[in-house]
Amino acid sequence: MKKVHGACPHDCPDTCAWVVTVNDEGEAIEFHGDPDHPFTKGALCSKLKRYPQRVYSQERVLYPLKRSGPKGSGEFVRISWDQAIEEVSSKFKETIEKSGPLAVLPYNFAGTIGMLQRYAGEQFFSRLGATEILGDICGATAYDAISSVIGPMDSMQVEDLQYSKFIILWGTNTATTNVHLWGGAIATARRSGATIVVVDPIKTNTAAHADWHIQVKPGTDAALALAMMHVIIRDGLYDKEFVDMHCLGFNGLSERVKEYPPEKAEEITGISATEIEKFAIAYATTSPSAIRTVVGMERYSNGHTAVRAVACLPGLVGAYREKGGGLSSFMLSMFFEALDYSVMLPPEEHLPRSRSLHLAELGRALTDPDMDPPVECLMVYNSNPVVTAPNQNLVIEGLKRDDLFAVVHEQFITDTALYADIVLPATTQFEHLELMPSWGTGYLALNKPAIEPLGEAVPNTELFRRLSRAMGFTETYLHLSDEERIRLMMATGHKYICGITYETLAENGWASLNLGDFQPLANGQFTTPSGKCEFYSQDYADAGQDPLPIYEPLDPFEYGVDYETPLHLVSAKNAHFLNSEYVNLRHRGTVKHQPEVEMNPQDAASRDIVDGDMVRLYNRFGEVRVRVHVSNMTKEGVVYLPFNWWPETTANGQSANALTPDGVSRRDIGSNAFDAHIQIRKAG
Ligand SMILES: Nc1nc2c(c(=O)[nH]1)N[C@H]1C(S)=C(S)[C@@H](COP(=O)(O)OP(=O)(O)OC[C@H]3O[C@@H](n4cnc5c(=O)[nH]c(N)nc54)[C@H](O)[C@@H]3O)O[C@H]1N2
Ligand SMILES: Nc1nc2c(c(=O)[nH]1)N[C@H]1C(S)=C(S)[C@@H](COP(=O)(O)OP(=O)(O)OC[C@H]3O[C@@H](n4cnc5c(=O)[nH]c(N)nc54)[C@H](O)[C@@H]3O)O[C@H]1N2
Ligand code: SF4
Ligand SMILES: [Mo]
Repeated sequence: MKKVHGACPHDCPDTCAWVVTVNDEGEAIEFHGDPDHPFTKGALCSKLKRYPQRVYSQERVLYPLKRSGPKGSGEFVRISWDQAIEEVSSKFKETIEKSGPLAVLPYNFAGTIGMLQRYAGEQFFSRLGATEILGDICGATAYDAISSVIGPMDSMQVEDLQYSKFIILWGTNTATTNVHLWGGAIATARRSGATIVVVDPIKTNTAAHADWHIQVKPGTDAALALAMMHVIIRDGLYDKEFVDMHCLGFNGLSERVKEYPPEKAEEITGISATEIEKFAIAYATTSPSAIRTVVGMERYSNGHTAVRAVACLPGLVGAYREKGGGLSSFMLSMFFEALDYSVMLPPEEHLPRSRSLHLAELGRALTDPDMDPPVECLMVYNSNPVVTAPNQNLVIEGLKRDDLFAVVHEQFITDTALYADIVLPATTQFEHLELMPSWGTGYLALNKPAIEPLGEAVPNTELFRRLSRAMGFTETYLHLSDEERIRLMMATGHKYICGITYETLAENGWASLNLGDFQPLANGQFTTPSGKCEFYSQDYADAGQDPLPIYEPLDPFEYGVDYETPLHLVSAKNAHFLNSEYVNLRHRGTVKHQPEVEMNPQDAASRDIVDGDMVRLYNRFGEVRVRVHVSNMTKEGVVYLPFNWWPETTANGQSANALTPDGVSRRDIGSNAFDAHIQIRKAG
């Protein structure tokens, strides 16, 4: 018997630490959260209790597979690793010879946030000169917008929310997506009398359990934040001293917010002027006050404007002065400083790559006839774009192309792997070494392999070492071992990581970064170009965007969603799944077997629809057939469908992203998937 320390690999802010008990036969027989870890406190979420089931699932891909039937048929035969590597590398070489390296496209996203597995292919594909995937469908817009106000930095530790007296969970479903924060710091704050406010178009689990739910119309948060700033400035409730000393553009902001009296914001947001006044005054007069936001607001054509307007509020009221006050979001920059990311990233001489495509536009990248050169080889790892990328039908159309050679490195035959020519078996977190930063806590973890890889599964890093060899790439950095890479990443000497070594991490499993009394903005010191909290952003002005916070209406019609589709579709996360993972492991009795769309009683009645009906949700991108749940979870005009479900779980084999547009936000970074508008009718 041995106990092995590890950590959850998922793209979840909690980054829980765990302990696996392994018997003498090398099998993981027991598994629990690490009770000593200050954030996990011994409890894993309900999804992760199924991790051992995931590891030992009969459905795991354990050997390299080659397609033996038509694309999408799921017919594969087992091949050896040697044959697999030979087929992939010769296809890459042949394609490069014929069409150049840009005809190769890697697609990698959020299957794991571990430093090794997440970035494993970056150096390989840059050495190859492949087309680069830029932008993202999670976090980039929000991070960019927050950075435009306070700089690319972490402004508070999430745990300090416990000292807050007024917490606004703005576009984040904390009780579902960030469970240890909800059960930890937020519960503590509440016990000490804090008011918890949720701003969300959906009555989520979080909203239902909060003190106050502000049920804003999707895509209108900028108008709400501007009206709050209108009230705060009008009534002199802002922190004059903080603003004078540490903020840039107050005069412009004061003029701008005059355009957003609460009565005007009421028309835009659906929140009454009286409630907006009350909300603004409560926020500005309670301290410490904190706004927490993650990614819920960003996935719109105007997503950056929403996050930017909201991010101006804490500076205006001087919330950063006190512990427990400020803006809580991604905790990324502290890891960027503590670890040497360059160990995983392409060397300078391979940058920039000569073609980049946007992650949200995968379907277009695979089908656009003007793409020169067209994408001939696609390699997907750490992602299941058929479920998670916008415009599902176009993604599938691309994957079905006979002249596309698709390789998928996976743990399961996902809906994406179904269309692959070659499927390669990937290890799970029980089977590989990994260094885990966190984007939601200040803890670093080392995940040691608890068991030997099952079958012939290999970590992403090993896959790219094998491919590098087969391609004849001899650069040393492409062949470093996993442990060598981790030691190099940790060798920064930065104060945050001082005293934390590979050995101490291996011994304890995790360590707290040395953040001290982390309140970097108490006396200003913003990391923006001006060193101030930028209500006015020169960077935005230079990019041709309004430099002050502004509300810009969505323009869903620009993306071909037509006027016949009046209902706004929000498609966010589900409590039982982690993005598209675990959908195939659902258990009778614990999870509903099919997705349901949430519809407001008025919208249902006007369409002659009753609770439990099978309905069709459609727009020009696709159609989804599911049962309807008539409820007050949404307001009139808004419907809700969780995005995580695999297509096979709906009545017609299309899931939420079959209805989402594949454009990018107006700041050209993130996806506009939540601009989606649809119609719903009873299924015939
Ligand atoms: N409509 C809509 N769309 C969304 C969202 C939404 O809210 N609504 N959310 C967006 C967000 S926030 C995100 S992060 C993305 C997530 O999008 P994806 O990155 O596609 O996330 P997953 O569905 O988790 O798919 C990850 C896949 O990687 C595999 N995997 C896990 N670990 C490893 C590994 O070590 N190696 C390899 N090779 N594979 C591995 C898993 O088995 C899984 O199939 O979806 C986005 N899409
Ligand atoms: N159980 C579970 N936990 C997860 C995940 C999961 O799939 N399942 N995914 C993980 C990942 S990858 C991420 S990035 C995080 C994300 O964590 P969150 O940001 O909390 O998650 P989301 O569900 O993307 O969005 C949060 C909320 O934003 C709301 N929202 C949508 N549009 C708007 C709007 O216009 N205005 C406002 N104010 N709110 C809006 C949605 O209704 C949703 O309730 O969660 C992580 N944790
Ligand atoms: S998914 Fe999130 S909450 Fe669940 S165990 Fe992993 S890190 Fe913790
Ligand atoms: Mo995400």
